[in-house]
Amino acid sequence: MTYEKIVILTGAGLSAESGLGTFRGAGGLWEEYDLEEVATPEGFARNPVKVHDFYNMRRAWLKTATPNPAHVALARLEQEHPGEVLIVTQNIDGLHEAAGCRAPIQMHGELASALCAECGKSTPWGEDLSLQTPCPFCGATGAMRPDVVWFGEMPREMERIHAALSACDLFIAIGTSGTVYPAAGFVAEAAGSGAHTVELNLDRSERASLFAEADYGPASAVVPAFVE
Ligand code: BJW
Repeated sequence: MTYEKIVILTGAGLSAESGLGTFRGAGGLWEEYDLEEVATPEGFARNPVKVHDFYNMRRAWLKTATPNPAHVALARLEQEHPGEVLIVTQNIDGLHEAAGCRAPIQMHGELASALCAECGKSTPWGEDLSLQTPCPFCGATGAMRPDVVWFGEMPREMERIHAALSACDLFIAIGTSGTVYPAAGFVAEAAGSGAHTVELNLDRSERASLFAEADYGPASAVVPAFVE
């Protein structure tokens, strides 16, 4: 690669071939679940048991999910170009790190982590959460929630992401439908700063017309082909 500052945004399509569901489209999680009910703070306040069940199910899926060749290719790219590649993921599955990626920004949080709404501390969490789970820090019960970013909440590390987008010379979006902000706006931000922009996806995303270059196909094929 002839680029020196690369930002890579990844979405659910990257992990589809690791056996984890995407959200939108045929067979997506939002076909079976109402996002207002399971991915908003209001939904959690109305029915925490339903939300815990949704994330407990997805935490259980993680136990058998392993990185696919696309995760591995991105980890190798990061290792071979130290300080030049920033991976920003909307995924909460931890598969970038499992593939060997050192420091991805997990802008929508982490499935294998629990957050106490009472004391604000988070802790690694691989098992089921329930209303009876006590906070390991403050002891409160009924306050533990998935450590993820729901609609209406602020995604993580936005200052760092904006700074990287304004400084990058290459921006690649992989396996994301481009429907959820602020991530959906990153391509315009990077292009506005003069970066070359590339979409790697199964098919054209909502933002496809904003990219200068694209390759379409399964991530396990198009990502290694592009970065190696
Ligand atoms: C493959 C493949 C294969 C398949 N290979 N590819 C109106 C206008 C603009 C914005 C808003 C608005 N109204 C509300 C908003 C803001 C809102 C928003 O964007 N809403 C939109 C729906 C319009 N955003 C927010 O609320 C965000 N926060 C925010 O804006 O804060 C600022 C603020 C806060 C408070 C007050 C005021 C301002 C937070 C968004 C949080 C999103 N959370 C979720 C759940 C996280 C936890 C979890 O995982 O459960 O994040 S929703 C869900 O969507 C998840 C994902 O990270 C996110 C994006 O999905 P993604 O990754 O793109 O997946 P898919 O399924 O959509 O697409 C998969 C793609 O892969 C497809 O293109 C396939 O083709 C492809 N594919 N197989 C390659 N094998």
